[in-house]
Amino acid sequence: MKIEHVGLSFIEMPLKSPFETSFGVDTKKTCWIVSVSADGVTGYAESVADVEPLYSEETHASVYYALKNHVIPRLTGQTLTDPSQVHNLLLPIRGNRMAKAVIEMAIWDWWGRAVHQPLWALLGGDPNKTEIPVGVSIGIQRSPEVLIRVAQGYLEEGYRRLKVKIKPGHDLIPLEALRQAVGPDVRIMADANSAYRLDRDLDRLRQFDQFDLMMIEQPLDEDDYVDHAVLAHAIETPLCLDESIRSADDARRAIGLGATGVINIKVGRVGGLASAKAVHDMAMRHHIPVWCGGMLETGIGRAFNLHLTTLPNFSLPGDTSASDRYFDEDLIDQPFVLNPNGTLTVPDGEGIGVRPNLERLSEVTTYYEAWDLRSRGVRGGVPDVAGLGF
Ligand code: OSB
Ligand code: MG
Repeated sequence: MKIEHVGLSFIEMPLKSPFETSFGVDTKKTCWIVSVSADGVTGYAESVADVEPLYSEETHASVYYALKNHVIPRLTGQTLTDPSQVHNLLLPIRGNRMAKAVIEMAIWDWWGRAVHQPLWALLGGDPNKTEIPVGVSIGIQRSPEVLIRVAQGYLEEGYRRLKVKIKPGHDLIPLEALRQAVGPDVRIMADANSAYRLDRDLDRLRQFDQFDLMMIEQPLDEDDYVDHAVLAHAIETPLCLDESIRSADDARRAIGLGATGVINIKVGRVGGLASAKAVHDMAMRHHIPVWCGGMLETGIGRAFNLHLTTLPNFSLPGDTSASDRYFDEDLIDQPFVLNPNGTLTVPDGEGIGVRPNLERLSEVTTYYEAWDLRSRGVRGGVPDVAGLGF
């Protein structure tokens, strides 16, 4: 396969409710939807970068720029015989993992469609994992009462575990109230998105042990395995790394130092599906369980997550919630609906098994650009389009 055409749609979709983390508040989903076409087949993927470099260094602008100047030029003219080659072709490019991931993922979807295979089969997933147990990630709420109400709503819908966003000062009181309200049997975890410091917050973090949490996700700085290892020894609750793990080598280092007991895998953060699988395999070799994180993706990104989760070491419920957790109307034709037993069904069919509804896609697209790789190379600056958040 030789890529002939790349399309980039910048989309904006309102979120049903604002999502607050230790970084700030999101009220809408913005992302690039990327299409890759060749031989009459088109694959799709979505980038998980955001307007500002808060979760990671990458942004919509950096993804656009890296794709145009570095990623696409390395793929132009290449004849691919397997989607796993893309990872190696892009290996010389440092960082820019979300930019590399989005094109690699679109190529995997293209491949599945071209060979009439579902993505899970291409990845070597377990054919018996057709229904994936899922949890829900709950943003910081105005009060413990609101948190309890929101959490109970999700439990009634059938979600299997609750993840609560926390930051210093918005942690002990809401977690205690929630544990009291839902009882000892509900699985609860907390995600700090790097908001704590070991020197300042160790006493506070020790108190988390009383809430019987499954794990605390990314309490400390993303580049600090050493403090995470110290913390892991100082408290009983297991740690889970998210932002800190960008590759299988990162996973090896973090596990070797005792910095983490669980890993959250996000395809965009680790630079693509081949890397995600390598992180999964590395963790499995060390008996470290993994689960699939989320970035408030549309149904396109969620479909990739479900296929990936068919790999055997995804043994804990992830953050891939149903479409109606995020949007009144998703981008895909068949929205993801939570099964009564708290699972989502891996979509059947070729590639990721879902496609954007093209009418809906054009409705939510605020900027579009297309690159024909057959006639000329692409390179250049970032488009200066009002409203893009650049
Ligand atoms: O840290 O896991 C995170 C959303 C955006 C950025 C970072 C994170 C999240 C979530 C939401 O927790 C997970 C989801 O529902 O997609
Ligand atoms: Mg996280």
